[in-house]
Amino acid sequence: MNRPSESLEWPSGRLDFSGGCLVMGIVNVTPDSFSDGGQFFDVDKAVARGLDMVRQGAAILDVGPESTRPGAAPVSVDEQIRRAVPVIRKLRKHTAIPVSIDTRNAEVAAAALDAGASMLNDITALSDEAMARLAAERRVPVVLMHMQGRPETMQHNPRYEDVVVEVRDFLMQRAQYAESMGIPRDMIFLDPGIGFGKTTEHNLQLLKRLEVFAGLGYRLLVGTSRKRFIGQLTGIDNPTDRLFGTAATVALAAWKGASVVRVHDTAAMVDVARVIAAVQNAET
Ligand code: HH2
Repeated sequence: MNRPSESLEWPSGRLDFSGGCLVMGIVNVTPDSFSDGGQFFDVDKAVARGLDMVRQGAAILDVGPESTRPGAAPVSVDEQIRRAVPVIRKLRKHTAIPVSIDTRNAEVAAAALDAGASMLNDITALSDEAMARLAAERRVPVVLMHMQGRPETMQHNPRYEDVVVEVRDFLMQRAQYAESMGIPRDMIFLDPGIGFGKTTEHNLQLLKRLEVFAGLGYRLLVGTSRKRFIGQLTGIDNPTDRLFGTAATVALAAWKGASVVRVHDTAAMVDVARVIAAVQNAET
């Protein structure tokens, strides 16, 4: 099994994994995201938020112009571009770290890359072939995420025989597809899609067995930040108060080999990742 290399360089970006798990800061440019909807729905506020995250140690910024929370309706291509492009342009002027675009739409992704984004985060794992072609042509890394169903209905009745096996098999199949489309293995991040068509029990099983996903020969990205299952486990309704529950999952993900964690609370989670990396690197 080929292990992913310690650093990744591509024409428009660079990431160094040698210091441990990296933090991807979430910059939601939406009126309705589940935990911060409306807070940064303004170019200057979103850019300021992103630059704060860079100062706090984020290694990647993930700009999201569409909420994919359970029940959310799709946002048009034009509206996504209107939301994301000015934010990416401005971020690009002020920071050199890679900016990723969180979209399932190839037209939005192309506009984001033109504006200076250098990574694609696709919650549908290249279900649109145009997205695969775009990633290959522009030579940018892609995140391939597992989701059962679609955001509108995904939490109605998620079912699996064995969630770990099914998510693993899906991700392997999508990674092989991505490679067959010309995306190099090193540029592929796999993500089990915590909360996307999964019950709390499914999420817990995936987290308990994260090493399975870290061992597939691709980089692993995990997104648990402030999610509903943490609220269910802790009794905390307000997503912004789910910091400690999120920290537990980030520590676990980093410990089990995730290369990237996708989070809202960058300062705290950078500390968590640093401590875990120090333990991992301690001499025995
Ligand atoms: N989670 C969300 C959105 N995009 N992308 C990846 N790769 N992995 C995730 O777990 C993931 C994701 C949902 O979180 P958030 O962006 O905060 O909320 P919303 O979709 O409501 O904007």
